[in-house]
Amino acid sequence: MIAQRTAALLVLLGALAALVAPAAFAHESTPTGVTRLELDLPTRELQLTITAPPEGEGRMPVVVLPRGDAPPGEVTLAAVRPGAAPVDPVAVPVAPAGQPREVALTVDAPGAWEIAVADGATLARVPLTIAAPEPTPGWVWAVRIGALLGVVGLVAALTPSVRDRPRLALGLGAVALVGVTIAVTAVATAPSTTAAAPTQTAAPAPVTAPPAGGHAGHGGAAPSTPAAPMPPTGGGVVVTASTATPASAGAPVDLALDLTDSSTGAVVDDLAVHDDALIHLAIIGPDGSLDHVHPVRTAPGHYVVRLTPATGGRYGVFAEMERAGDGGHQVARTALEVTGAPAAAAPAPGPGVREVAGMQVDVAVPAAVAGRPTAVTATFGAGGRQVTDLQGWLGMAGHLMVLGPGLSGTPDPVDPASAFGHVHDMGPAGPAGTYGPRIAFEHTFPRAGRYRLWVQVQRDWRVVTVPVTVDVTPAPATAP
Ligand SMILES: [Cu+2]
Repeated sequence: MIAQRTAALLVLLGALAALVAPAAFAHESTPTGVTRLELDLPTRELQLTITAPPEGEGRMPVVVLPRGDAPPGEVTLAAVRPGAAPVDPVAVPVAPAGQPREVALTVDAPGAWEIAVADGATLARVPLTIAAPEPTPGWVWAVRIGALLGVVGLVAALTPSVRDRPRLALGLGAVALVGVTIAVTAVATAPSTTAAAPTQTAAPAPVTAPPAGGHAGHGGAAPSTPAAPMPPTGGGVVVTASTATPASAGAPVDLALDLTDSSTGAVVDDLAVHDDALIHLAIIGPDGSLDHVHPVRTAPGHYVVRLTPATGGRYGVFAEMERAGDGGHQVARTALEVTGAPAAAAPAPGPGVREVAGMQVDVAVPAAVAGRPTAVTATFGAGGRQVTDLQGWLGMAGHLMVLGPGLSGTPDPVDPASAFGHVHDMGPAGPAGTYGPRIAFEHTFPRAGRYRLWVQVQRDWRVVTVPVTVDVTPAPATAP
């Protein structure tokens, strides 16, 4: 009887240990790698959501969400090794906008892969690293074996044929006790889950971008001197823009971007997805227009996006990027020459109410003073009602793009003195997962002068761009 009771107690302890163990190592498993990114192919805009197989191989679901115009048609997807031709690509319809479809691709081993996406005009290659599964730590095995011994020992001790043999029951109970002791010791001495998880608290200082990059959303203007020890990767990226044929007003043209390292001249092909894209490209025209697009990678360090510039003149091209392993955000700046009659910059209204995309947008920018955090809000209404169905775009409620005054005192996209900024509204979504009516930003305008702002939100799967002119006054002189 005593032997049985002892054994029962041991079983209880074993069960407790078994309960504790899964909770302790639940945090050890690698979080499922989900990558979401925007892909502006020449013929259409897509959002891909890629779920890497946690085992490092196997089925890899990709959800394809058409956005924008989404003309009828299809694209094909295939998982390939870098540079390889797609084999057995899977076709998926990509219309209408907002209709997601899942495609199951397959990878047969961890390592470097590409998702090849073809729209008939371009073969985009989305780089992807499939991580190998984490090996099970030794202490987890100790918990499992200990718990197993505990359970087996207890069950055996309670078996009717053993009941009448106290010595054997006691022996089996001892086995169970040893098992539970192993399990409990393993749990107690396991590395704490917080310490085991890789922490990323000490991000390296952001690396300076080549001329005049600044990303206000990440803490104001970029420093003007490079961080001292530059790692072998993660240096400044030089972006060279070109077109196969001269760009002319009113005609679609494919803009090619070639990325090289500013210090080594080597091709840069280690961009990390940030804010749902590899490159966020802002193309700002002499007419004050903004195109915010996401070029597709077609070869290592080579990206393409299709544009239709409205007017002739010189366009400013701002590429926002992050390199893998670096964490620093950088903006590379270049220009695009477009032939054709130049249009005078269309004046954008100042703060107040204006009509955009069937909505009344009330922009408020109270007291914009250089060097001080300034609130910029946009409130959306339609037909006398508040608009509350704005969709998140690039993982955010809204985006604010900013171009500051050049030497002329007004925003000039090809004047390096014109500071470029990109700010986010990080506010939470409403109960329906949508945003609105109020989108709010905070931005510190680096100096006094005239700025051009563009508030960007998404509604009905289309990006709505609200241009605003803001005059920033100098900070009052402070007493010495
Ligand atoms: Cu973007």
